[in-house]
Amino acid sequence: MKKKIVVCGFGKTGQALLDFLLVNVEDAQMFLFNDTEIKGKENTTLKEHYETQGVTFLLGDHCFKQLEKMDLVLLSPGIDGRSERFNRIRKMNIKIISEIEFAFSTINVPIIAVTGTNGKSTTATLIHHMLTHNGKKSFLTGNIGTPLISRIKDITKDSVVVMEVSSFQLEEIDKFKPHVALILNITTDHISRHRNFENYVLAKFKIGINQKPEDFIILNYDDPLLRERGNQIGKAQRLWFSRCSKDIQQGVYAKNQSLTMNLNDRYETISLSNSQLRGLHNIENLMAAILAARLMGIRPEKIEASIKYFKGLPHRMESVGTIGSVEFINDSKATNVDATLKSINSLNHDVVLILGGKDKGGDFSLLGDSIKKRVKRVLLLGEAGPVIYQQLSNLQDRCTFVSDLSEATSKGYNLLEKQGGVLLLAPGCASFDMFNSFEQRGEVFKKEVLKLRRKQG
Ligand code: UMA
Ligand code: ADP
Repeated sequence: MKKKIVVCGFGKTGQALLDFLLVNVEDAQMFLFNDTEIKGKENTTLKEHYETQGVTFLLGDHCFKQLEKMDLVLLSPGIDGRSERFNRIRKMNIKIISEIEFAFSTINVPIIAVTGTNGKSTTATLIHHMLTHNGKKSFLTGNIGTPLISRIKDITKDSVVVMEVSSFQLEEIDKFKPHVALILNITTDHISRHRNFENYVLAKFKIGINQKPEDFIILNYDDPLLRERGNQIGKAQRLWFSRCSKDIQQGVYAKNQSLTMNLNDRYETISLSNSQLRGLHNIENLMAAILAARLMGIRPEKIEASIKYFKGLPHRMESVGTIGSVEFINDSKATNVDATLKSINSLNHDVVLILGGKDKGGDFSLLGDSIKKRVKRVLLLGEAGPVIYQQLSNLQDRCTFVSDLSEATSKGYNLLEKQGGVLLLAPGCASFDMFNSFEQRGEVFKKEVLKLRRKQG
């Protein structure tokens, strides 16, 4: 009997899994399950392509029952493997694993895996940058947009894999074991998927559960939850990074623009004065990345030299330019409350803040103190606007509703034009009420700034 394998989800991950399976697995019957019909010209053509290769499509929830006949279920991260329907088939002893678990089982090279609520993409890209800049063959994969399985064919014995891993991806791992794991911070996010905060935390902690004493886990000493529970994760050697305390036995701490690293009682310093990254949170990302690069054998002076060439990623505290004394900052990737908080606290100017979008259940009252100190007006946008207005109860006189990013940009500029300051897009919400993605939201903001600049001559 041929083994039956079903891939769940026809997005980037599902398609990359099918591509891999069709080339590498013989004697299996392949299926693709997706909750909705496949729409759009490109996806329909792709579906036909896979069908000619022997893949059977199971489309719609009513087809889910057919998963009961499968030997292996491979999950895309967007599909909740802890829902009742998946729990039912799990009880039938059908193996359900995530793409990262499956991809991991096919390679044998060091993996550096980065998780956390915020800063994953920046830190993973920084590590990749430090490694490639210093001659290592590094692959940047995972939640950042390139499923690991799509790069397997290019990975060789001398490669290093840097992965951004989300709680969704970690939830269904079994043996996945990074040589170096990083947890940057844990604050509330994705509660609708994980049902409660503890489940979200436990999914994040899974990054370290299979690690051995010869592996490493890098943790944020300033994060109360990690400081309290970080010692309980797996068996790896623990390294800490801290912006606020020098009390670090193994790891790194910051004093102004200078880092002191202590690894096995060997002290090394690295200067950040050449870094182009803005914001205190980026010092945390830099510390975490530097530790990972150091563990991969890159010398401190080489790390320091590579830092200055890293410009940061688009849509993360990205300066979009100035008009007069008003600077425009695009932090569209700030899709939760903590990221917005860090953005506001990074600025020493008068700020007008654009907040709102698709609500993810964040607690916006946590922004209260920072808004009081730094934000002269909050422009509320999108579906979440009224919810945020309610939560900012004693700051409602500082809030104004706007209908779109065009109005937000011109209003923000008018408010700052005279005495200067920063118009900050850090919405604290997902983008899907008005845009296809955080990238599109950021691009629209940039266009609005450009229009305004032309208008101002
Ligand atoms: N689908 C179902 N049923 C569901 C949910 C989705 O059938 O209940 C189907 C959709 O119809 C679609 C497919 O599944 O056909 C989409 O699968 P997916 O949501 O897993 O999307 P991919 O395109 O495979 O992208 C995924 C990650 N998406 C999610 O985790 C939601 C991407 O992260 C990641 O870059 C990519 O794999 C490569 O690894 C995105 C993300 O938003 C950027 N991640 C979250 C975040 O960063 O906060 C965790
Ligand atoms: P992720 O991949 O985890 O979403 P990104 O690097 O894309 O992380 O950054 C997402 C958002 O979080 C941006 O708005 C950025 O300004 C903010 N951010 C980046 N690093 C951190 C950090 N270490 N702590 C808190 N917020 C951060």
